[in-house]
Amino acid sequence: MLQGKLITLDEFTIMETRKFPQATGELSSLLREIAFAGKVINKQVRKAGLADILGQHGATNVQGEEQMKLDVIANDTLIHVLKTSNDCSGIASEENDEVLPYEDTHSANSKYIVLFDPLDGSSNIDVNASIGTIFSIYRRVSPTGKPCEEKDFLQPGNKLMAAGYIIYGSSTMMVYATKLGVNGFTLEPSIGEFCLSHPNMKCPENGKIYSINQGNWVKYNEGMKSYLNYCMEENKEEKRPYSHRYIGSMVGDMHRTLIKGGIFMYPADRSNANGKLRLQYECNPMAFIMEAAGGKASTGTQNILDVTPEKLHQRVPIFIGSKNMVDKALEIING
Ligand code: AHM
Ligand code: MG
Repeated sequence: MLQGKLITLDEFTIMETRKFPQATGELSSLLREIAFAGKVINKQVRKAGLADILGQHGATNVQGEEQMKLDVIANDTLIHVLKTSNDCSGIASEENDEVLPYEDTHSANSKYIVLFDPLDGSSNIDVNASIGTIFSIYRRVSPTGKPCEEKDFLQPGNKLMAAGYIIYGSSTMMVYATKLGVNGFTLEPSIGEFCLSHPNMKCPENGKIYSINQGNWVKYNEGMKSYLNYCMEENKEEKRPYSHRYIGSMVGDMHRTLIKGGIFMYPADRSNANGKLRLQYECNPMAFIMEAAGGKASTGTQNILDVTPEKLHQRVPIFIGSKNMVDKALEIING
């Protein structure tokens, strides 16, 4: 960062593009369009209490969960912004059953597709806790010139071009990763711009925090219970017991894990053979960010990014965070 000079997200993405003479700038411009959608969603989130737009929308999403009104606003905003951009051939959203190819000629000629969870952790809206938008960008595998297809959205995470999240917390931040690394931008409200605040983010290799919905204890298998006992056990040399922190908003829990180190888990349990979180909308983008920051993400048996998605709304168990903590968890859980 230049001393005393703000670097906006726009400036930063342009500088990054210039490092690659062959780059067309389409990926950078897509990131800027997602940031713009994030600003619009942020405005709605910030006025939620005042505008009386909290509460259920009355519909349920494809997973049978209640949709909050802000979910719908965030979803519509992203769909609209990306449709009017020149750089996205179609989207898939956690809130929609099917993929949505944009049919116009510009979109059909675009080489990227975007997946998003428009407002993750939305059950936290009415208690004023952090929520976020999670996004993933892939290069399509179907030929350009025609609308994109479902197979473009079923690529493994190791094919991701970029992924990120926007967290609506005590401040609003956009964090995104490419293979070049992870950078965080804080929204400066007076100029309405995301400014580089967290350059080259790295997740510490070790941490002291474990994050899980421990209320599900009775449903966990013995391996999982052994690891949780390990986290709670006293061992001064190894700085245990660890602290337990769980917001119940993946973006919030992940953002803390990325900055402070730790492990975040949503494992399989007796009632949910694949855990709760979705591979394509939540786990892959977070795994991509975490790996680009030097951390690790696993289903328990496989690197998240190596899982080949079979369907759009597939769920997978997840263990993600500081590399050494994830390795230790896997060692204990798998006995
Ligand atoms: P959502 O996409 O419906 O908001 O659900 C995902 C959220 C995550 O943000 C969070 O990690 C998890 O659900 C919390 O689930 P639980 O309440 O079972 O602990
Ligand atoms: Mg979600």
